[in-house]
Amino acid sequence: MTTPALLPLSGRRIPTLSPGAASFPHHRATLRLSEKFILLLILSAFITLCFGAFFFLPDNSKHKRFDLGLEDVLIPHIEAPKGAKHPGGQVVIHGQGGHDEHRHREEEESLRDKIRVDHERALQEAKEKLRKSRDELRAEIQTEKSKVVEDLKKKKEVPKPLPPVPMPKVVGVNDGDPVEPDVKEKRDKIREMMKHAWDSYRQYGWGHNELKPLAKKGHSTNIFGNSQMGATIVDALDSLYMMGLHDEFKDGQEWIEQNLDFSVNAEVSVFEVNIRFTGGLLAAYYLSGQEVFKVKAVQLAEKLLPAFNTPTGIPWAMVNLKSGVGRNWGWASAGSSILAEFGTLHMEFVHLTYLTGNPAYYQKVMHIRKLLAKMDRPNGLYPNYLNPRTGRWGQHHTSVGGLGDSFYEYLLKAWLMSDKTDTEARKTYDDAIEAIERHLIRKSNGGLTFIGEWKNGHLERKMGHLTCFAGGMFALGADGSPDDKAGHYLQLGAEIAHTCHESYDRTVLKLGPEAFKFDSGLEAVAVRQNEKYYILRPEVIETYWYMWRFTHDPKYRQWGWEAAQAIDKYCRVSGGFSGVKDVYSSNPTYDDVQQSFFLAETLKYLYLLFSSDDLMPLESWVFNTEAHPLPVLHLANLTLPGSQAQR
Ligand code: DMJ
Repeated sequence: MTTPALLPLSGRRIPTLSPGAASFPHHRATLRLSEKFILLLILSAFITLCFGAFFFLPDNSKHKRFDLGLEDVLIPHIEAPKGAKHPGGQVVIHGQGGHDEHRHREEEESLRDKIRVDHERALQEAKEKLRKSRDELRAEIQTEKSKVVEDLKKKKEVPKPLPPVPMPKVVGVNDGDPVEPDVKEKRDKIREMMKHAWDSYRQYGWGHNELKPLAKKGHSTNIFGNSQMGATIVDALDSLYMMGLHDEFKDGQEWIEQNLDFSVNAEVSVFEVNIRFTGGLLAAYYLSGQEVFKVKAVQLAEKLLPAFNTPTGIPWAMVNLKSGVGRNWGWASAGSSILAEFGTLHMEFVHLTYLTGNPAYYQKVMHIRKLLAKMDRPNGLYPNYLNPRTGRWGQHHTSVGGLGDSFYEYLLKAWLMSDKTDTEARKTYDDAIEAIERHLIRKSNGGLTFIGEWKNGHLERKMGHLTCFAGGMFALGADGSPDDKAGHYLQLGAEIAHTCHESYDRTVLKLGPEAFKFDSGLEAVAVRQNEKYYILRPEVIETYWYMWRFTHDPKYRQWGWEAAQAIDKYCRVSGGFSGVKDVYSSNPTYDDVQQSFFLAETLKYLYLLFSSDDLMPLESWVFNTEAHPLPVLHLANLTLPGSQAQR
């Protein structure tokens, strides 16, 4: 059975079919346009009849108002002027007596006239429509539709105005030319590698997230929700800028202006998108001063906020950018969120609050910190898994590599980025590192310092490539460490750098494996086949750069150069750079992926390693975990909302 229902279209009401019609598709199919208008006519007549009956029946003054008591709830309590209309269209009538009776009659009369005129006009319009040909009607509907779409687009395009905030002093954004010609030559080579990676992506993968350098086409993974968001462009921008590749930077900026849209039905990793996109856009904004990057960063951040809608405020690992629905990785212990993911939002979110004046970003990340501070920590260690529904730890697995790494990094960097005022972050970092040193850091039989992983009550004597970033972190945190242990932490950084260099040096390709062991006579070598790959990761080179900045020991430039040469020799192909599947094989196969972090991090750290120290000085810039530099906020007299770290 099909009963007519009313649906609004551009302020008018047209008859359409009730949902029940769905079970009779042939009815819908056979209902032609002209028949729809006949229905419209019948319906209009029906409405006229109803209104007529209502207003023309005797003694209708009894029906002046429906008084069900709901209006008081639904309509705001504002005393309306006499004769004024409520939003529902009813006239509010006050007073009694003969004079009022007379006025009521007049008002009703004028209302009846108005209804008559309206319905006559509606009937006239319907008649005119029926006179039009089907094509004319179609064209009219089409024009109306396009107008609605256009209006919607216009509404969407209007960027939200952001409050003007003082731009932090941008220090050390210069060419960083090294004095020594041989160093300059090396740096030129790194720039050439960057150009090859970028140009290849530009040619074969433009707009896709990443590149398949052998297949010479676009590539993506589930962290980007299989939506084309140009991850490589956003991730590479600040490297291009620092390297003076300004035409390429402009190209990237243009793509972002015209194509980067976060209102897409894509389920993305909150962590990955935050460190690569929010971080990349913010860094590009601070370096170039181009507003578009700030606006896009804020647009993205708004889409990430629904991820925090969990019972505890610990965000989901993934969020759908369109619907805002979040969930966790299926593989994570007991439906948990991951420490390195929800713990690696702080830097970007503090900057978002600074730039927008919206305290929400800051409050979300501070809430995470406060919640963690209240929790018991087994042996003072932070497990990698935390259930966002119950607020309880999942499996007791602690690591300074995958799943844990950048949580510790962001504690230290929160302190540095706050101009060393966020002492709560520094204390949390110091306590965590102390527990890590006690329980996870060991010396191998061959004298190599390594960081193992804590798994269900025992230490696994294995270290990941990802863990190698910690050498740089220890060096960066040396200054300001408690009990004047600066020398100790710088030394620890040097030892980790040495171990990680060994993991490179003990391979055939001179590139490091994904994970390496210190067990059963093994020293810094991978055992399992699925741990022998190198996917253009930056962590070892990152540590070389920090160690270089703090010690100026030439061996770090030497080690960095070895890695750069190996990458150029074994990972370079005509369509870009690819990861390799086995660093112990002289005949390696490629994984056919040019990761976006290769341009964001690996090549940037190499470039900085061969630049002078006045390019991006560490007193003024803090690099996020994807190597995107964010300026230190010297908020001398300013306190972010909710902050305890006041000066
Ligand atoms: C990068 O995306 C970031 O450095 C992240 O913190 C860890 N892994 C990759 C690179 O290996």
